[in-house]
Amino acid sequence: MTHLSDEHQVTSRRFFLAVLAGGSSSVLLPSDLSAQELANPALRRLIENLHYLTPAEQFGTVERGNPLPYKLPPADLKEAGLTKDSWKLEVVSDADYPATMGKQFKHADNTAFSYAKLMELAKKHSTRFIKTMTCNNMEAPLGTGIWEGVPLRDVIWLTEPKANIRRVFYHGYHNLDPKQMFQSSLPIGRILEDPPGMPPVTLVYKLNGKPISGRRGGPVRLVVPETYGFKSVKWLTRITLTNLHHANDTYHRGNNDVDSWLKTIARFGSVNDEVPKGTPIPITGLAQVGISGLKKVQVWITPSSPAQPKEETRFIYGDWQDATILPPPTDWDANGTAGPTDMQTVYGFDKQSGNPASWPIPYTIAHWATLLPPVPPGRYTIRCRTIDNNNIAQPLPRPFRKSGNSSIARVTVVVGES
Ligand SMILES: Nc1nc2c(c(=O)[nH]1)N[C@H]1C(S)=C(S)[C@@H](COP(=O)(O)O)O[C@H]1N2
Ligand SMILES: [Mo]
Repeated sequence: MTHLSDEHQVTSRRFFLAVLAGGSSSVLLPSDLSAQELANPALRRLIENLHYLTPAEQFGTVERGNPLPYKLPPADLKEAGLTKDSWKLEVVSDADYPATMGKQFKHADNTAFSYAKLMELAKKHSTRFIKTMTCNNMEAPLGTGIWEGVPLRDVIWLTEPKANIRRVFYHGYHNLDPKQMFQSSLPIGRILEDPPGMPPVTLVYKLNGKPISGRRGGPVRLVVPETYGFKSVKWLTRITLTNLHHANDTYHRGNNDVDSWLKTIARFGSVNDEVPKGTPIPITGLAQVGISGLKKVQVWITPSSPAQPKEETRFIYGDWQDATILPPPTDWDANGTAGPTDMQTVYGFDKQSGNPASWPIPYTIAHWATLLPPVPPGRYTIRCRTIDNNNIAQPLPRPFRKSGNSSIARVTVVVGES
């Protein structure tokens, strides 16, 4: 085993290769780093600094609202129902396309569904899953967390749904201004049943083991595991059961594909812009694991000139080299909140060992690393891509960015003359 300095051991506990740690935990490596890669101090430093879960306050944020709901003064926040004590969810039938329900939960007759009631349901049936939040219009994921809540269907069942329900709309607090409304929707079938490998559509009240903050969408946010961020409405206030047969998500504006699943993509993490002559090039990155899974991450290094043809977006002719998909972290702690012992109850984790039952987990990320051999001095373009479980290079064959960002990531590295 290679020697680790004490300093490195501290940082490495957060995210470390079971390989280096002596193979103590069950290793789910699809492929190992080579001996050469393991011996490279620069690459090891990059790997040791990787963190799997994103602390809640370090998530990227995509939000609308003037004022932003969670920035209201305390009294107004309460008035708006955006504190735990004041939160009340309406579950109603659509006035235009009525659903047949035994009951509705409404402010008007004081039957809206309270946080306390949600906690009662949580005692019977709470769910925890890891999901990466990504905006379909942005280049890279916003953050990866453990989301905890109650399946939405549990609340819908309480309304005794009977007939004429094809879809569910849901929206967040919008300052009582229709223009500020943010709404999304799903087919009722997706909410009532979960396809294989998909956690339920969930009313989330905790992120990484702590009550979900206002900025992240609390007190209660909807989270849809397999989709882009716009389906996961923050500051949830109302659920509408409707017999309308199609989506009317706010995100249909802006030409977005409102039915797309999370795509499998690769992104760069740490790459040095300049590399001394004659040294290998250490690279780390992350791959978002979409609906089609993740089999491989590949990189391709090529001199920056002559440039690749402008119209070329697929680069199928590139000399793609396999990188190594890193195994799960041995310590899942984020901010000291989600201790490893809790992982037994996370969706897709083994109930005994607390390790992921398989790796990587769909709708989350996996880190990857590689050490490219030395190249002659000059300017280089390095690209990364993924191969999904269908052996299809991704992002492909869905290159339309409105179904989720689909660019092949690229960085430039200069190899010095000395
Ligand atoms: N109420 C409300 N929910 C919302 C939004 C919003 O503007 N208002 N933005 C959505 C979009 S487009 C994205 S990408 C995600 C981002 O989630 P995050 O800010 O927690 O990272 O939240 C979604 N939920
Ligand atoms: Mo978004």
